[in-house]
Amino acid sequence: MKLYDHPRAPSPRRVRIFLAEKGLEVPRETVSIEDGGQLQPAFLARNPAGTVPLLELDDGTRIGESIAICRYFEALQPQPSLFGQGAVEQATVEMWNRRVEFDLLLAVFAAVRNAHPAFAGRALPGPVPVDQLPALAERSRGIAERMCDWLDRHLAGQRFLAGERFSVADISLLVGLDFARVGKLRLTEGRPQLLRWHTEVSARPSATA
Ligand SMILES: N[C@@H](CCC(=O)N[C@@H](CS)C(=O)NCC(=O)O)C(=O)O
Repeated sequence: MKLYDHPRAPSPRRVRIFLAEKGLEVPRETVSIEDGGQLQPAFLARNPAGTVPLLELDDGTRIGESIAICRYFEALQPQPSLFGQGAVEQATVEMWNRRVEFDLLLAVFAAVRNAHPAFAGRALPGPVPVDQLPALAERSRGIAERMCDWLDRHLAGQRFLAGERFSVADISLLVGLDFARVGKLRLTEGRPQLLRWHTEVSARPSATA
């Protein structure tokens, strides 16, 4: 199998952290987003979304979407469990992962992509050019800030997002907070519990994967 990857993009980082937590190694190929490699016909034929990560299996099956790739590896190697074990923990992990995806990751992506010069004309990934909307960047920053207020309160009562065990929801949050810095959003500032959590999670060996 092969993982199409990019060393600095946030979505592939989710998968790399996940793999590192599982102790798995997968052959990787970097797609040069800087040079538009994700929009070349050869790559679009593999993934019409024009995005990384993309996992290609030996039988030719292709899996896009970082969380779908993570689910594939969870099924392949259930331990250590990162999507939770048993009905309650699985639902709790899913709840926090979705909250983080919708109200933090997507907001951070929109905040960065609608404001940073590197994304001019590319406010959304994919083959169709999309203009930046500065007002959307501003609104998205507010959404991310509000979500982090909630997460700060939530983390006052527990070690990780879904309880006492590290999960894929923590991976999503780490990637979101770190990518926010590209847009000069320092989301841990003034949020002591979120900072405590970020310090602990960033110290895991997987964080540098
Ligand atoms: N929902 C997708 C998002 C994938 C995505 O947006 N990937 C970005 C890198 S983080 C990308 O490939 N961008 C290419 C572009 O900007 O054209 C996932 O989770 O895999």
